[in-house]
Amino acid sequence: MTDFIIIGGGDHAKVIIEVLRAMNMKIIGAVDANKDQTHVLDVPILGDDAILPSLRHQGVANVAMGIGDNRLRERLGKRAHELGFSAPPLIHPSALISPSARIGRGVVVMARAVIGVQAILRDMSLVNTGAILDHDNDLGGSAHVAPGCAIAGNVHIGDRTLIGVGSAIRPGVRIGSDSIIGAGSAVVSNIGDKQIVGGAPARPIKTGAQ
Ligand code: JB3
Repeated sequence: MTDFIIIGGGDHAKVIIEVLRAMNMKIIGAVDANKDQTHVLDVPILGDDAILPSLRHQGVANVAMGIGDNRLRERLGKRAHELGFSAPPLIHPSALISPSARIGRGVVVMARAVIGVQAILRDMSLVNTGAILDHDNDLGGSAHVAPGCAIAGNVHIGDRTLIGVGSAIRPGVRIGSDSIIGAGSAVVSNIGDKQIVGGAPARPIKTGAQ
């Protein structure tokens, strides 16, 4: 059984715990910035990120990223990598993954998600519960496709972009990095970097850094 430390002890960590258990992985504990927190579900919080080097030294090899925020997940994932931790992909057993899909380091695919033929999920990206990424999608590093999204074929999504819950994206659309697609959007044309859009069809809400 493979040992994991979970980084983060909030709501996303709870879901990660259930994925790890469904995969029959062993959870050593979690680390969280909130030192007052003792547990996430029944998993002990062992301390904050300062204890990661000693955990690595003690032989713990793997981290699971229990952080939903894309930038924070990217930053903490890089730090864990520098410390020598591995971040194996976590794929819920009920997810359907094409054998030709390419899955990067630290990727998480939640329950009932579907990943199509020759899709690429880059490092630390997150495909949440029941989302569909169809064929030839390219999901950027630390991007997040929220629950129930339907992403048609040949869609490109940039690094750290969030596709909000229940959104639909037309075939072949390109969405840039650091953008936010609001909940329930219908994206039918290309979206640039650092855009915030919403609605059906999706229109700019405002622009600028996330
Ligand atoms: O929408 C869905 C299905 N899931 C959301 C997920 C993707 O993102 C969920 O509903 C939440 O909106 C969000 O989950 P997350 O990231 O667990 O958020 P929250 O419940 O607020 O917990 C964040 C945790 O990260 C808190 O316990 C913080 O103390 C902790 N944290 C913040 N900064 C940190 C750091 N933990 C560590 N180890 N290091 C940090 O630097």
